[in-house]
Amino acid sequence: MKLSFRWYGKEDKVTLQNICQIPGMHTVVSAVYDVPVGEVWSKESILGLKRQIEAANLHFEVVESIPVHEDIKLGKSTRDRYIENYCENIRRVAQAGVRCICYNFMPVFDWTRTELAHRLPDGSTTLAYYQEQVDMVNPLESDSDLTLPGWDASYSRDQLKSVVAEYQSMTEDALWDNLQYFLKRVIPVSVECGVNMAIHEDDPCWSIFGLPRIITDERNLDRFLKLVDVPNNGITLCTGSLGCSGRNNVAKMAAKYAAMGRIHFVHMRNVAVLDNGFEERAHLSACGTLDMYAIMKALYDNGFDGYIRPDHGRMIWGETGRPGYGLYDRALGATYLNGLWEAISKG
Ligand code: DNO
Repeated sequence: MKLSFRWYGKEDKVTLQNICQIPGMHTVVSAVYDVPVGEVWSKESILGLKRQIEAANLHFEVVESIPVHEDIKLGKSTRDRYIENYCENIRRVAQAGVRCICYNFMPVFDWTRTELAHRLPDGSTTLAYYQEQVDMVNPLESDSDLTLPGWDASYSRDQLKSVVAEYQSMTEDALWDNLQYFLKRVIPVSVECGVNMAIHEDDPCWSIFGLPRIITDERNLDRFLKLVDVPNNGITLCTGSLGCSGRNNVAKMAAKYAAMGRIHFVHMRNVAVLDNGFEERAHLSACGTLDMYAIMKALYDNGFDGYIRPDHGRMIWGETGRPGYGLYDRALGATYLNGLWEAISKG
């Protein structure tokens, strides 16, 4: 496995100097953040990232994310232009040495939480999702005062309402068709460039606000991999996104898809699954519902050699910053993953 760490660029409070001091760190996971979704990234920005990362003795081999424009997910006539831009971005990052691209196909909302700083008994704070809080929100009511943390701030309330409304008549099958249309054009380019595409599961892995969500469980991942059945069309195995639902056996999925050579990137995160949702927890198995050892062992035993990163951390030791993406708890997570991997490989 190649250990990696997500970095939000120069604005990130976590520095490359911090990251390169984490034992075993190999790759920085980043993206160009100053270009609107759907547009082409400038070569200067991509090379700028590469230069800074390499100056810290780290590699820039994973992009998370190149976001997919909503028109592509909606199957609008304008999608071809955005798909062409997407292909151009693949070519450009590949030329800079990137080997893996993480993206998602969730309508409108990326990851959804109802609290960004839920206090745990030890005084740390974490991200949490409580279903009753989601049920109180209706994004179609533009006069409603309720919003959820982490909503895309680039939409005004009215824009959000109208884009959500556009999905109201869309079935899951239609979303599958639009995903296939996208993959049939994008995957050949990634093959040509030697880049692995790694779709991220929907987070959480169920429908919210009546929007279709399809990258949710084993049956759907099987269906996804068959849409374009080549190794470059793979997944980001996100343990927290899949593991927040009791119906997903994450270790079993890790074994199966690693053996198929279709896991290119792993997000390791532990969650405590509750009757009414979930809370993110420290990485250690004992702190949550997931068996992190079993998942790492499944990856190891099935020949996984892709990128892996500690996913969201809690805020600990008084740190403040981007929820889920502070330094300390993710660094502890990285060290824990190193320890598991060493023990498994020597065991
Ligand atoms: C959340 C992340 C996601 C992920 C995207 C990939 O912290 O795991 O936002 O980057 O879904 O496109």
